[in-house]
Amino acid sequence: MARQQKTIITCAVTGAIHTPTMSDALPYTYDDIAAQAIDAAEAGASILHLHARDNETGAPSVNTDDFAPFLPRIKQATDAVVNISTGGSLTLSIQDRINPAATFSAEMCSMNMGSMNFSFHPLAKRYGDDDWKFDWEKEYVANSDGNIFRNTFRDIAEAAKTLAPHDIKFEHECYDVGHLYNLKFCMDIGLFKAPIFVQFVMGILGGIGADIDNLVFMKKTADKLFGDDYRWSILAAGASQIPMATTASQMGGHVRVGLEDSLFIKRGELAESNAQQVAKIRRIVEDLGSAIATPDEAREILDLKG
Ligand code: KMH
Ligand code: ZN
Repeated sequence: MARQQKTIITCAVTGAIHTPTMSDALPYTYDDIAAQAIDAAEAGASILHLHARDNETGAPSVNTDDFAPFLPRIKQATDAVVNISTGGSLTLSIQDRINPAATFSAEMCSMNMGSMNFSFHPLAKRYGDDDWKFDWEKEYVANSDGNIFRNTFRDIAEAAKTLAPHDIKFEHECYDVGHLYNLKFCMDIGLFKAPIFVQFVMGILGGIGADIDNLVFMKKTADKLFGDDYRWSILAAGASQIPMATTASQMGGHVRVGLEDSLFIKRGELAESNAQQVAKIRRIVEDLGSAIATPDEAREILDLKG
């Protein structure tokens, strides 16, 4: 596939996995989510991938009342494409997870392409906590049910059919090579139409590791399955975020950063904000000779409803 003229930066502002105890920078109040999303757009993000949280506790939320206080503020202050998560959190049903994207008729939403043992890599927790010791029994045996991220073909079909009338562009989250085959199968049975937008999610424990060999394999597989009918981006978890985004941008991919995916600005150093990560990858992309896409250019590249 030809090298993209312009690189789309997505910023995933807060997510559902990190907790406010892990970093003071992680936004969770309505005000902080709005402010950091707006700052990220001003720094160069043309897509904002958004989750909601309880305003008091920071617990992940799919309650539309927890989206309503910040979505209009972001739309009023920026022209960025709003991308609402349908990942929700690991314990929720697919119906609950897709409700916010359907209710607010988002321009984009995530679409997770397979079930997995979703976990952040335990070694990532070592940064900033020298006393922390990994307790396999406590983390992954006693709590093992909590780690299943369920996205069966029935779940995917339900999400696709419910959201189809809203003309939403999907960010197809593929955490491993097999998820690309799931996506191809779903296209073959008519659930999704080209051109598609694929997010290579790398470095989540339970999915493919974040390294260059794996990125090349993901891209070659996607080229084989989708030909010219796809655009792609990378999201690498933890401290691999910026290095892998840099590599992907040189391979013609778009990039996703944000505190949902990594709390770090570099290995061992916590980021101050989402905008700091956006500014860093923007600087790198531009220094390497590419330009970043404006929101309207992102709409054109991804063929959004606009
Ligand atoms: N947290 C990311 C690794 C979603 O929101 O649908 C994946 C994600 C899932 O963004
Ligand atoms: Zn997300």
